[in-house]
Amino acid sequence: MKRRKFLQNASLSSLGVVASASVIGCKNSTKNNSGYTSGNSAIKPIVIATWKTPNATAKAWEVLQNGGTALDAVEQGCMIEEADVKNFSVGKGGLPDRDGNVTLDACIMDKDGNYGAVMYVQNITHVISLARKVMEKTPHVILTGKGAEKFGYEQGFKKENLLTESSKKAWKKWKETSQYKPIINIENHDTIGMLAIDTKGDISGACTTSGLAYKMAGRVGDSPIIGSGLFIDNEIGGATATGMGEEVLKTVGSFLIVELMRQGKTPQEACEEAVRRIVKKSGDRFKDFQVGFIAINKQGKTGAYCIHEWFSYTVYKQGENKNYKSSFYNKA
Ligand code: SD4
Repeated sequence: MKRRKFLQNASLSSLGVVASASVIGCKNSTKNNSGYTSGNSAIKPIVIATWKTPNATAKAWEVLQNGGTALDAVEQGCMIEEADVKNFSVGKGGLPDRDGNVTLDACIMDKDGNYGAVMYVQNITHVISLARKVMEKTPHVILTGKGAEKFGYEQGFKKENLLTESSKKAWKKWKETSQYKPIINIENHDTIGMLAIDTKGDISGACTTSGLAYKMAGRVGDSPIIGSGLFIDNEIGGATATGMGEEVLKTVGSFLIVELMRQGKTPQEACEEAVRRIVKKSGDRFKDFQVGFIAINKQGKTGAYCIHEWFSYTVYKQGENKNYKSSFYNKA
């Protein structure tokens, strides 16, 4: 929905990153055009998340301010979007697959490189917490479908109907034509990927989604896959993705970004390189899909880049919760 409005407004701004920062619920300051931080001193705590997700970053910030770990922060931050029925890409209220079933994917990764994921889960809202349970309470790293759901109930998760009336209405409307063609930015893309550094300087990340609307039954995207939708290396930094999961998967985008940062690239340079690789591999197809990455390094420097205009991200640092428009590849 947000993107639809963005597209209508597209002609008003062709400059991409300029003058796009907006402060959310705190003091007004639009001094620069990105989440970059400068100097050598590490910025911490800090939270960065995909899209305009100020309530999620505010929750994560609150956890960090109270001395919580980055892991707790990203989990609790993501839970805000999972519970928000107005976010049609995450958790309860997520748009269903073509058969009308809401199926969720999520993963979480901690400072020690531990990882947990769930895929194709139905009837449980807080799949990010379920992914954390997989990480902490099982000898495995991934559970899928019915097995993940069963494990969830054993762990005390509530069974819920995730298909809201408005998502059901949208699905019924889609069924009238049943045309499957994800459209850049209009296709709902509000998946939340979140990265945080806590007061101790440790990094964790999380990613949760209902995947692409009207996907084929059984489809899983990049979001719950280690290295694709999310990757954390506490020595280096972290990255997470949103957009067309099939393309992120083929490039193992988040792992690539962390490795590029290891080789000395800034988070911004690393995100740009990952997007360029996707574009290059795709030939002309990139015109029809969106991918956006965000990244953070150990110093708390951040970066973001996407293929097409109108991807945004939210950074909470130094007491300010701000949304930024990402710079983008396709200037055509
Ligand atoms: C997926 N990457 O399942 C997700 C979709 C997404 O906002 O990011 N939506 O492919």
